[in-house]
Amino acid sequence: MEKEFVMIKPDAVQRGLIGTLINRLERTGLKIIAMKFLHVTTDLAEKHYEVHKGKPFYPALVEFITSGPAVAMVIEGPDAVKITRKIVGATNPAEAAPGTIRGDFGINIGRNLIHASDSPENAKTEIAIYFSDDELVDWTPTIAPWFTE
Ligand code: D4T
Repeated sequence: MEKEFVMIKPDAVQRGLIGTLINRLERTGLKIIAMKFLHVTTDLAEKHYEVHKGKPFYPALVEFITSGPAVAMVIEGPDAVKITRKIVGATNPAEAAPGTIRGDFGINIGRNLIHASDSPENAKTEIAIYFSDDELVDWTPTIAPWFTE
């Protein structure tokens, strides 16, 4: 089973879209195994976006992600990264397909609503930034056989 790290960003929280965005992910059959509502600190943001340090958009990105509360989540399932990234859509909402979260709800790359790790390895790293091992809940939905053969 693959794990994926997701963050509902401050713009989506401010716009009252938490439930809508979680629903889009949840209804696929991917399983939520951890979730927290938090105000991301500068320290956490710098760890999370370390790979972008030095890029022109980095200061604004850190300022934005720390500007208000966010929701951090871990979701699990077969191909969790690929499936989640497909639902999230292209980084720039202007290029994101209709039906994706960014395509349906966004108009600006700096306000693209949601983050999802781009590989299982990066998901592992990002999960460790926001969650301890004992915060990941091991459970099996009773309807699991209706999602996976
Ligand atoms: P995240 O990491 O938020 O899921 O987005 P992506 O994986 O789709 O895209 P990314 O890592 O390339 O970008 C991280 C984050 O930076 C913002 N950004 C990006 C920006 O404000 N201006 C830019 O030019 C780029 C490339 C948006 C997402």
